[in-house]
Amino acid sequence: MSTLKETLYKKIEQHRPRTTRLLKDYADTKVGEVTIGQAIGGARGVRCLVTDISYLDPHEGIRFRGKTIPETFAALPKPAGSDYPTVEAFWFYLLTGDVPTKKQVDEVVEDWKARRQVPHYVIDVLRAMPRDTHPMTLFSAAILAMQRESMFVKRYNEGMSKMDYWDPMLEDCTTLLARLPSIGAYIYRMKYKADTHIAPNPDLDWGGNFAHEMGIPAPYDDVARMYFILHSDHESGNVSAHTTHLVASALSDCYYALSAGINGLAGPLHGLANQEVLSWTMKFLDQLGKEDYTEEDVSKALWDTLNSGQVVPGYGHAVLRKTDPRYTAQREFCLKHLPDFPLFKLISTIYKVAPGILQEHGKAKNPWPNVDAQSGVIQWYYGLTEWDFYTVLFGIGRALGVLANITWDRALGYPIERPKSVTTTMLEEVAGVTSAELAGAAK
Ligand code: CMX
Repeated sequence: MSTLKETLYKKIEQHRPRTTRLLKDYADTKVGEVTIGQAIGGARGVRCLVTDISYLDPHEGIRFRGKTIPETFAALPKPAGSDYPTVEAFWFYLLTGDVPTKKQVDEVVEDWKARRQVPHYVIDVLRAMPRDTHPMTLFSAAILAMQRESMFVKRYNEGMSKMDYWDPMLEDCTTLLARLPSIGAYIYRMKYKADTHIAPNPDLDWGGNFAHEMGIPAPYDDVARMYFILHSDHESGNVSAHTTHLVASALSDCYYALSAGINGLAGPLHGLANQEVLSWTMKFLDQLGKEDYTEEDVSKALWDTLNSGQVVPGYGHAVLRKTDPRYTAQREFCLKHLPDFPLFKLISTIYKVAPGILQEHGKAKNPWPNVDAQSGVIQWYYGLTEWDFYTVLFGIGRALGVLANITWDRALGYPIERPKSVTTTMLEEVAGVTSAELAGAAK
C-alpha cells in the first residue's frame, strides 16, 4: 500500500464513526429551511451537501482543508526553483488534510509518472472527431472513452464490500488524473499547433510536464501549478463539483462522473466564463478602437454590454460577496511577472470600474470579479491565445477537487442523491395564493 493510501485509510477509519453517529442520532436535526425562492431559484444557499475538502465563505473565499490560498501555497513542498507547490503535494493534502513530507510527495510524483501514458485508443477517439470540435467536447469524450478501464467496475462486478469502494475509486481517480495534462496538451497541439506533439519528460512533475508538453517554457510550469491548484475545488455546490458528485452517487465510476462534471463546466455561466472574458475583452478593445482609453471609455463599453442584456463575464458569483481570492492570487502573479502587459492593464481598469457599474445596475448580488476575470490574461501573456482552450485548463484543475470528493463519498458511504421536487400548485398552496388571485393574474 502506498503511503498516501495508508494515510487516507487511517483518516477514513477515524472519520467513519463521525458520519455514522450524525446519521444514527441526529438525522432529524435541521440544518436549515428551504424557501420558495430557493426551490425555484437554483437551490441557492440550501445546505444539503457535505464535504470536508474545501469550504467557501461568502466574505473570505475558499479554504482548502482549512487553509486559505496563501496559507496552502506557503505550507506545501515546492520543486526546486519554483514559487508554487507541486500539484502532487496538493493532491495528498486535499485527500488527507495532512501536509505531506517531501518523501511522501516524491512517492505520488513517481506513481503519477508511472500512470500517465495516454492509451492509443484515446488518441484515436480524439482524432476521429471533427477538428473544429470544441476542446471541452474533446476533453470530455477522451475521459469517457477510458471508462472501459475502470477498476471500480471490475471490483464491483466481482462483488466487493461497500467498505472497500473507496479503494478502487482512488485507483481509478489516480490513473485518470495522471493522464489529464497529457490529454489536454494533445488536444491543444492537435488543434492549434499543426498537430505536432511533444513527448513527456520523465524528470518532470505533473504541472511541469504539462508546460513541457504544451511547448511553453518557464515560468509556465509555475503558472500551470498555480492555475491547477487555484481551480481545483470550490466546495460541492458548483455545477461541475455537484454534477460529478451526483453522477458518482449512482455508483457510476469516476470516468462517467468526471466526464459529466466537465460538461457542466463547459457552460458560459460556469467555467466557460474564462474563455468569454477574453473574447469579450478583445471585442471590447475593438469597440474602444484605441489603446489610450480612459476609464469613461471602459465604463461606456460596460454599460453597452449590460444594456444589450448580456452579463459581464468574470463578475458575480452565486456564493461569494467579495473579490474572489483566486482572482487576487492571479492578480498578484501578474503584478510580479507582467505588470506592464497592456491586456493586464485593461483588466485592471475593468476591475476599477466594473464593480461600481454593476452596483449601479442593481441586479448582480456580487459586483466583484471571480476567478475567470483574471485567468485568461496570464495564458495570453505566455502565448496561449486560443481562448477556446481555457476551460480545459480549468477542467484539469477542477478534476483534483471533484475526484478527491468522490473518493471520500465512497469512503463514507454517501447514498444515491435524490432530492424531492414539488409542483407549482403545491408552492402556491404553501404560499396561500388563492384561486381568485391566480385568475386575476391570468387576465
Ligand atoms: N453581469 C450582469 N448581470 C449579472 C452578473 C454579471 N456579471 N452577475 C449576475 N447578474 C444578474 C443575473 O443575471 C441575475 O439577473 P436576472 O435577475 O435578470 O436573472 C441577477 O444579476 C441576480 O443574479 P445573482 O443572484 O447575483 O447571481 P447568480 O447566483 O444567479 O449567478 C453567476 C451567478 C456567476 C452565474 C452570475 O454572476 C453570472 O452570470 N456571472 C457572469 C458569468 C461568470 O463570470 N461566470 C463564472 C462564475 C465562476 C465560475 O463558476 O467559473
